[in-house]
Amino acid sequence: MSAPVLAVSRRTRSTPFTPRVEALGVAGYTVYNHMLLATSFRGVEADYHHLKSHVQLWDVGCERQVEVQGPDAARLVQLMTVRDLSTVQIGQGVYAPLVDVDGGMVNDPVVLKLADDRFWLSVADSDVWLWAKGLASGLGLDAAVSEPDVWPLAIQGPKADDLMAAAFGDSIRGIRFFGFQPLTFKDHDFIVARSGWSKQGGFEIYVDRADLALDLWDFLWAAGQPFDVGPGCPNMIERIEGGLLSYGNDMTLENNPLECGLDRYCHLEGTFDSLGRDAVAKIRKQGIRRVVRGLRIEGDPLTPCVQPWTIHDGSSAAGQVTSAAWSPDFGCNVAFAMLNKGFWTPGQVVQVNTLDGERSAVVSELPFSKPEQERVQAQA
Ligand code: THG
Repeated sequence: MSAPVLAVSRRTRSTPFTPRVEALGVAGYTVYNHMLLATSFRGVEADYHHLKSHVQLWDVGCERQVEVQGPDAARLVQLMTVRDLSTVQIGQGVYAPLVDVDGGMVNDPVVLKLADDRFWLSVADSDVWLWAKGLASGLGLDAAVSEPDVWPLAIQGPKADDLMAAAFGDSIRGIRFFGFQPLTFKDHDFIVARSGWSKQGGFEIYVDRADLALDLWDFLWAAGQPFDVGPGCPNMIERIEGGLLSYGNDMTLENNPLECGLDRYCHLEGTFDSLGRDAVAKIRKQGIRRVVRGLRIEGDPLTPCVQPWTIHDGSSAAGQVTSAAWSPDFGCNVAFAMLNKGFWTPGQVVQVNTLDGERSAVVSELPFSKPEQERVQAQA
C-alpha cells in the first residue's frame, strides 16, 4: 500500500518559500491555518539532532497574522485575551492566550504591538480572523480586522545569532526575547523578532513581500554555509522536550488556560475588559479538574500518536496522551498528557494505551528537566 498523498490546492495555501522547501527535499506536510507546514526533511530525528547543534531555516508562513487596526484596536485585542496588555510597548511581542466567554482557549498567539492602534496576532491553527471580525462587528468597535499576506521565516538553532550577525551585522544580537525591530533587506524594512517555536533560540522575520522572499531565503542560506545551515520545521521531539504545547493537539476550545498550564499569562485580578476573565477567575476559584503534564513513557520508541491515547491507573480513567515522541537525549518516550485530578502528581505512575500496547509512564513537571539536571538532582 502506498502512503496517502495530501492533495494540494488553493485551500492548502503554499508560501513564497515553498519552492525552496521542496527543492530541499521536504518529506512531509501538515495543514496549519489552511496552509502547508513541513513536518520533516531528513527525518524527524535527524532534523532534531541538527536543530539542537546547528541552525535551520523554517518556512512558517502558516503562522498567519491577524491585523487589528483603528481607534478600538487595543480594546478589541485586550477583550480577546486574559493577559493584561496595558504595559506592552511598541516593538514588543507577548505570548497571550485568547479565551472565550466560557473560558475556552480560542488560540495562543504571539501578539505584536506595531503601534498604539495597530497589532498583529501571530496565530496558531484556528480561525482567529473570523472570531475577531465577528467581535468587532457584534460589539460595534471601530477596528479593522484583516489577514495580510505576511509569511514568517524562522531562523532557529544555537547558531542562529551567528548566522543572523553574518547576514545583517552584530546589532542583531541585541534584540531581546520577543522584542522586534526593522530589518532592511533590498531597501525594504521587514520586522525581525527574537522568537520562534523551539527552545534552541533564534529569530523570526515577518516577510511581507512575496517578491523578495526567495532572495531573502537564498541570502540567509548563503550566510549560513559556515554554520551548517539546514532546512527545518517545528520539530515534534524538540517541542515536547521543551514543553511547547500545540493548539488543536494538546489544547482545544474545550480547555481553559489554567488546565493548559498557562496560569502565568492569566491576569485575573486586573481591571481591564477581557471576555474570558470572569470565567477563568471562577474556574481558578473552584479549582481545575485536569491539567497538562509531561509523561515519560517506558519502553521502545512508539508508533506516533495521531489520536489521543487513553490513560488509566488499573481501574479509573486518568486522562489522555495528546502528543508523544522518542527522545534520543532523554533516552525514553516523552509525551504531553491531559491528566485528571488525582493523577497529576509528578512521580506518579499511570498506564497508557498506546498503539503498541499498554505502557507504564511516570508523570513529570513541564517543561521536562534536562537529563543532566535529573542526574545532578539524583546525586544531590
Ligand atoms: N511564532 C510566531 N507565531 C506563532 C508561533 C511562533 N504562531 C503560532 C504559534 N507559534 C503560537 N504559539 C506559541 C506558543 C509558545 C511560544 C510562542 C508561540 C513561545 N513560548 C515560550 C516558552 O514557552 O518558552 C515563552 C513565552 C513567554 O513566556 O513569553 O515561544 O512560535 N511568530
